[in-house]
Amino acid sequence: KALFKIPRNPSPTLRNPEEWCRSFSHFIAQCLIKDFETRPSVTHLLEHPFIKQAHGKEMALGQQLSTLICEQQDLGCKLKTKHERINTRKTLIIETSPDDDLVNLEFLDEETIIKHLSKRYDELQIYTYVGDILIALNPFQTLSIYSPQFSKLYHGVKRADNPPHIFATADAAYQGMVTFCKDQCIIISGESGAGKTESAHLIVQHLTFLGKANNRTLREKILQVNPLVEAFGNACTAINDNSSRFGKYLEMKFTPTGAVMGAKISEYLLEKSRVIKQATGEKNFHIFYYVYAGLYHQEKLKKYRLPDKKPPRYIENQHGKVMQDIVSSKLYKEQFDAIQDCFRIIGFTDEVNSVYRILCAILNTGNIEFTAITSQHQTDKSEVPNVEALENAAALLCIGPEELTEALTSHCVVTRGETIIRTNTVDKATDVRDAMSKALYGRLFSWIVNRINALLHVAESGMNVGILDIFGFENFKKNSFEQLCINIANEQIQFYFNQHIFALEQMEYQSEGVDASLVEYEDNRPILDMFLQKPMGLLSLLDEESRFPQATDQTLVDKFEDNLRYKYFWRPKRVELCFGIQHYAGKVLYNVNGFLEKNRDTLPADIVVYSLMDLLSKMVVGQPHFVRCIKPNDDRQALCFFKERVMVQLRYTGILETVNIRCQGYSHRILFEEFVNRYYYLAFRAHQMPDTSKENAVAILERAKLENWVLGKTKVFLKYYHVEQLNLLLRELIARVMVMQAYTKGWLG
Ligand code: AD9
Ligand code: MG
Repeated sequence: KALFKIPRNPSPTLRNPEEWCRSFSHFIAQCLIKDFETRPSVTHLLEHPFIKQAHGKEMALGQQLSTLICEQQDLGCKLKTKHERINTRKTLIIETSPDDDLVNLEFLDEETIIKHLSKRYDELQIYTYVGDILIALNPFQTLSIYSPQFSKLYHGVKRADNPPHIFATADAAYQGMVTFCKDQCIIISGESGAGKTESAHLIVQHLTFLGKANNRTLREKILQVNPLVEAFGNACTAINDNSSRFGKYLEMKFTPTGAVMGAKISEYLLEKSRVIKQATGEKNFHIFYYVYAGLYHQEKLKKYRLPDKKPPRYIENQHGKVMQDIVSSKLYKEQFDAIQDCFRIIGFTDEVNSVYRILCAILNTGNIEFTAITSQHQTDKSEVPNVEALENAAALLCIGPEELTEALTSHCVVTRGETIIRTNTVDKATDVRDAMSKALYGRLFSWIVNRINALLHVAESGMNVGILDIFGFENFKKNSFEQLCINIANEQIQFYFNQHIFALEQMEYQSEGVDASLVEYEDNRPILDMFLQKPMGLLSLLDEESRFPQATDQTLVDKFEDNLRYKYFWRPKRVELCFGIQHYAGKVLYNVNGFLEKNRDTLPADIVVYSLMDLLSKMVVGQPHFVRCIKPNDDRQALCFFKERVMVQLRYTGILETVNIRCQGYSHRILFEEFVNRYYYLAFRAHQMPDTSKENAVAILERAKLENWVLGKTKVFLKYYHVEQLNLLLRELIARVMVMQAYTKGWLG
C-alpha cells in the first residue's frame, strides 16, 4: 500500500515544489525498501536497476539517495523503539534531554557537571556529550542498548535526535569518512577498567553494520578479530578481569562508497613478563587457561604433552589455585570453543595446531628446573634433573632435547675472535628459560596479528576508520617497569588529546584572526619531556644504565635522582629503591626492582615509546574523535556513582576545560574553497560553479540559515552541529533533485 499519493503529472503540484519533492522522494524510498528485506547497503543499492538507470556512474548521487532510504527505515525503527520498555531497571530512556550535551548547560562548573552525570547514570544514561566528545561511564552491567535496532537508530541521523551513544560516535566517524573522503580515527582513553575495550568492540560492531557489504563472511571475520587477539593479549589483573596488556590500533578499511572491505591491526608493547610471573591475585594471559581447560575436556592433554595431575607452573597460581579450578571452569572451556571458532571464521587452517603446540611448549618450558653441579673444578654449572618437561617442550617445538638443554645451560662468548662456550649457573639458566618463554610468546602473538592481517588483507587504497584502544593508566600497590611503560603511553594519548582540543585550536584562532577567549588547560608536555628528552630524559638514562654490566637497581635510582630535576619526580626518603612520578592522572610510586633486566630484555624503552609516537603522528592525519571512559567506582558495582572518584577523572582529563572550549570553540574549520566546492549546491544552481570566494561561502551559510559561525582569514569556522546541519540539507536537496530528474525523464511515469 502506497504511503503517499503520487501525482501522475508534476505540473499541478509544482506550485509547491518543495512539498511535492518531499512526498515524492519518500514514495521512491518506500518502493525501494520493499525490494530489500534488510537495510540495503550502498553497493547493493547502486546495483539496483532504478539507480543504475537513473544515474549511470554517478556514484555519489546514488549514495546520497541510499542514505535517504536508510533514514526512512530509521524513522520506522525509531518509532518502534521509543515505545519499547524492556524492564524497569534496564530501560534506557530513548527520549533526548537537554543535558545530553554538557555544552548546552547554562551554568557550568564541576559541581553541576557531576550532578548531571550522576543523575544520568542513575537513569542508566551512561553516555553524555561534551560537544563532539563522548563521555562513557562504565555501567558494570549488561545493558540492552546495543541491539540491531539501536544500530539502525544511530545511522546517518542528526545527532541531537537521539540520546548520546557510542554508536553515534562510530556513525560520526563513518559519515565523516564518506562525506569528506578523509580517514578518521577514534581515540578511546580512560584508566584501567573504565570500559575502553568494551567501547572499542561496540564501535567495531556498529561500523561493520554501517559499512555492511553484501559479503556477510567478511563482516563476521572482522567481528572475530578483537576476541581473538584479546584472548592472547588480555589477562585478569587486580583492577580488571579482562585487562588489555597491549596497545591495539584497529583500522577498518572501506571502499570510497563506504562498504567495509577489510581490517588491519597493529599491536604495541605486549606485557610479555606476565607469561612467566604474575602479581598476587593476577593471572596469566587468558589463552593459557582456555587451552589447558579445552584440551583437558577433549582428552588431549597427553597429545599436547601437558601434565594432567597438576597445572603447569606458569598457570598454577602461586597463591593456591588448584587443578580443579581450571579444568572445572565452564567459562574456560566455553572460551576455548569460542576461540576455535574465531580461528576458523577468520580463516586460520591447520596452523592452529601449531599455535597450541607453541603454547603448550611454553607451559612445559616453565616446568623445566635446574640444579647446580658442584665438582672440584666447576661450581657454575647447571643441569636438568627431571628431563620430562624439557623433552616435552623440545618435542612440541620439533627440536632435539640435547639442543634445548644446551641452549638453556650454556652460552657463547666471543673474545678476541674466538668463540668460547661457557656454562650457566642455575640462576642464569632459569633466566634464559624464562626469557625464551617470553620471546616465544611475544613472537607467537606477533605472528597471529600478522596472520590476521594477511587473512583480512585489502589493497591499501580506500579509506580508514582507526580505533585506538590501549591499556589504561595504572596505579597498583606495587608498580614496576610495565606500569611505567603503560603510564607513559597514556601521557602521550593525553598530550594528543590536549593538542587537538586546546593547543592546535587556539593556534588556529590566532593565525586566522578569530577572536575566541583562550582556555587554560593542564599541559602535560613537561612531563613527557622528562621521560623522552635525549640524552637526559628518564628513558635515555634507563637505556644508558642498562648498557653498564655493573649497574644495579641502586645505581639506577641514584642516577635518576641525580639527573632528573623536575617537580614531577621525587625520591621518597623512607622507601628503598623507589621513585615517584606526578603523572597527569595522579601520583605513582615505582619500584625499580627488575627495571634494568626488563629494559634489556625488551626493545629499549625509548624505541618502543617512539613507535607509539609514530602511531600518533599517523593518526594526526585523520580526523580524530574522542571517547573518554570513566570509572564511576572501584568495586565494579552497577549503579554506584562515587562523586569523588568521578571528579578526579574529570579533572585530570580536562573535561571542564573541554566543556568551555567546546562552548566557545569551533571544531570544524574549512577553507573557503573547500567549503564552497562542497556546499555550493545549497545556494547556487548545479551548473553555476560559483567562485570559491569568501562572499560565496557567506551566501551559502546565510541561505542555509545557520547562526553563530565565524569567518577567519582563509576559513569558515563552524560549530560541530553546523556541519551536521549542512550535510543533512545537502543530502535532502540532492535526493529531491534526483527524484525530479528521474520523474521528468519519464522513468517513473
Ligand atoms: V584496561 O585499561 O584494558 O585494564 P578497559 O579496557 O578500559 O580496561 P574494559 O573495557 O575491559 O576496560 O571494561 C572493564 C569491564 O567493565 C568489562 O569487562 C565489563 O564488565 C564492564 N563494562 C565496560 N563497559 C561496559 C558496557 N558498555 N556495558 C557493560 C561494561 N559492561
Ligand atoms: Mg582494555
